[in-house]
Amino acid sequence: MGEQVNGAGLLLQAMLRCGVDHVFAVESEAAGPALAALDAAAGDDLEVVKARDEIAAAAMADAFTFRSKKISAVVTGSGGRSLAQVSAVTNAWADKIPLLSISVCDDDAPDFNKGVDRRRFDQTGVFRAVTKWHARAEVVEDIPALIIKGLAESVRGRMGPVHIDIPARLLREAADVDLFAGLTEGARPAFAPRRLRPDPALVEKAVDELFQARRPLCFIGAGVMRSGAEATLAAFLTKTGIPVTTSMAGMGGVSSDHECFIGGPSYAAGEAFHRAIKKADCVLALGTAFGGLEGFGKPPLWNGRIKFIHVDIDPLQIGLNVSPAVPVQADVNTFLTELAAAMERHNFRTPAAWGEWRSELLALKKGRYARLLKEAYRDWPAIHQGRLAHELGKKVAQDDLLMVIDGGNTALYAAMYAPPLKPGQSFFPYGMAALGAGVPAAVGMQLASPERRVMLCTGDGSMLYNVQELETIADRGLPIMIVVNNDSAWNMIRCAQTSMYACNYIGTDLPDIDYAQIAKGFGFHAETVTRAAEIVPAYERARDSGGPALVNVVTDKTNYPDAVISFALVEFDGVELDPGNLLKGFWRSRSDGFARAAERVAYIYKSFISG
Ligand SMILES: Cc1ncc(C[n+]2csc(CCOP(=O)(O)OP(=O)(O)O)c2C)c(N)n1
Ligand SMILES: [Mg+2]
Repeated sequence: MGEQVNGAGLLLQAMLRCGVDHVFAVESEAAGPALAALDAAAGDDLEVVKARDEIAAAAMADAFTFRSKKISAVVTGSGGRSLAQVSAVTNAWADKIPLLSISVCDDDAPDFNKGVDRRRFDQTGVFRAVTKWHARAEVVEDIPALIIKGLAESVRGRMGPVHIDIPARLLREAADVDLFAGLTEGARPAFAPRRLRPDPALVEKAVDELFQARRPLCFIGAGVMRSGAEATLAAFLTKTGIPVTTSMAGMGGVSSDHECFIGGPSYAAGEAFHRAIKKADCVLALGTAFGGLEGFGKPPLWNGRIKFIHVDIDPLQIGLNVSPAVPVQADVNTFLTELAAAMERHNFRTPAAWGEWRSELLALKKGRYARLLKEAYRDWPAIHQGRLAHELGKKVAQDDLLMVIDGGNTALYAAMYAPPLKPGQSFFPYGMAALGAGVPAAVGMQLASPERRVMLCTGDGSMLYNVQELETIADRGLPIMIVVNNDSAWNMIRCAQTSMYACNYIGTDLPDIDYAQIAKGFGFHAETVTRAAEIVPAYERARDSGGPALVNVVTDKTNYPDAVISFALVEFDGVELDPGNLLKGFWRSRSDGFARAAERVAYIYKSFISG
């Protein structure tokens, strides 16, 4: 018999032995024993971060793991507290981020002598739907084995969150520490991708397809980052000259100043993306499933003649939406390494046609960027969001900040206007397209990289979802800078109402909230900016304050980015676009400026009609 501990102690020791060194939690009476054990052990080897809300705790863990590539854990109580995690855990599931989500659950057998609580529900069933693996501890001895298994499952194949339910009474039950005797160093599951090798015959087939292509395109998803293939990909692109763009989740898989990058993610590249998917004849799709916001990889936006080489670690993702000529189940990094070697063996030289094709797309990218900057830097009566994104993007690059993005149009502006960003430098917790992860994600990013500063660019609507976590930032004195693009609107939805419902705005105007005052209340350095020339000085004062800071930038409610037109085509699938309403919308919004309308028409022509 070894030393006696209780279930809470077992949970703590299992996490420590498996290398989990960041736990994001919210206090609760049911999880109390676990949190007390974690708190007592907190120190150099374990950081325990207490959030104000469970959804925020899970969003912090998501961003922490994205940046650090170390699996972190979320620990919350039962019932509503546990449910509050679900949205953020689902986001991580969609983004393929491995997380260990733990919550306390009701005891298996209700005590009917006491009474029946009508609020009991199938908590495990809820998490089962949104995690890649889940389990429930039945006896106290289950706890360490489930933690070890759960961590291993979270990184096996397609990565993602796992969930464990622990009945509250087990946390207090006594157990034997000798349970760990068999757990050696080698058993420790790591955030290490499984290096599944491709079938060599399929690598040869991929070479054949590429050699026959005249207009190849590389389209990458989050799988590139999960397999740690960023450097291999960059070298492969440099060598072959194949133009590249990304899915929403794949943003950051390739440096945005790579000579083959045509812009993105997805439609944020505007006409360059549309031309690429309209004319490509062979697409090397790496770790991506072709979701709705990428146009599903099929007509009408993509051309129907494309030969896809579709590579993914998870066979269920391959051929989802597209019918690949070469379906390859493999780790992306390993596949790319073997593909490059096979091309070399076949004496690959970049064909002239590939060079012309890349130049065609890069010229479109350049023209678009010049047009975007010209529009953003005109003398508008209110700050243009593109100007804000561009000024901030330059600062992110100069000061080597990490960037977190949250919002509707705000996120599009950031993607369209921000200058070069390196892999892993920016995090857009896109997952289920759920707003509000920005503030907690900034906390997770900052904790993962204490040596660099994080800037959060958020929409005002998004800011309102997790504003309470300003307290977590202030409490820990994290040097996070928040910039609110405050257009007093849910603008991505509002601008759709301009064109679809002829300016009949319902529920999308937000009040003019003074976020600087709110942040001051939490102890932040904070100020409001209303003129474009004030953006950079305000940023510099925020940076120089050294601590938590917020800049509330009042921007133009009537403005919207052209790329949102492409998103609307798939996002609002099923909503009939009535041409009469469209024209009425243009007419009724004429006071916003016909120059803008002309820009939109140019976008539609360049993206959907020309080429
Ligand atoms: C949790 C959640 N609720 C609603 C939506 C739908 N939605 C998408 S964009 C958007 C508006 C976002 O407003 P804001 O953050 O101010 O960004 P803006 O579009 O104004 O730049 C909304 C409500 C969503 N994506 N997620
Ligand atoms: Mg807004």
